[in-house]
Amino acid sequence: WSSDVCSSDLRRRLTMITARMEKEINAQIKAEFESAFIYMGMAAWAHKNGYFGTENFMWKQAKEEEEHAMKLVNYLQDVDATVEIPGIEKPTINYKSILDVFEKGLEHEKYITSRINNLVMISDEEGDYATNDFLQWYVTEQVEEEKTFRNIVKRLKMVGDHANGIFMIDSKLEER
Ligand code: OFO
Repeated sequence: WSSDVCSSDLRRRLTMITARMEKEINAQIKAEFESAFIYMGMAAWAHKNGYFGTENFMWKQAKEEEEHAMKLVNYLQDVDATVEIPGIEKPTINYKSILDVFEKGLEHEKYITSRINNLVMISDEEGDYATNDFLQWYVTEQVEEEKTFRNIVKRLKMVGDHANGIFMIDSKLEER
């Protein structure tokens, strides 16, 4: 390599993230908006079935997911990368029960965790320390996200089919 190529390569790496990293973060923006839509679908199901606490929980969860997406959008803009605005599929509004809703939510959060871990791994491979540092917020957040869903699943399993227990858990979710 000539020293010219080296210095221009260095300059590029100092001013922006790699094309691979940019593509993967855009894919994560889509995944976060998809999360928001999935939770909106759950909110719609919950309202229809009279679980108003769960409905409140899910609208707020959807709002948080939008914030996760926007944080990534802002990051890409901060490093002068290109943001793609994704198209999102219509989410399901059909669930079997309140337990089914939270089990699917937990399953989804585990999927998001695996995506975040993969992004961190890619930032390592790309030698992208700024993105690696930025992603740590998501690593911590996913511990919280999984914990929240897991604890609700545990409580719902504890009460089983008892209407009083389900009513109490749902009412508690109105406080979020
Ligand atoms: Fe639920 O954490 Fe973002 O997707």
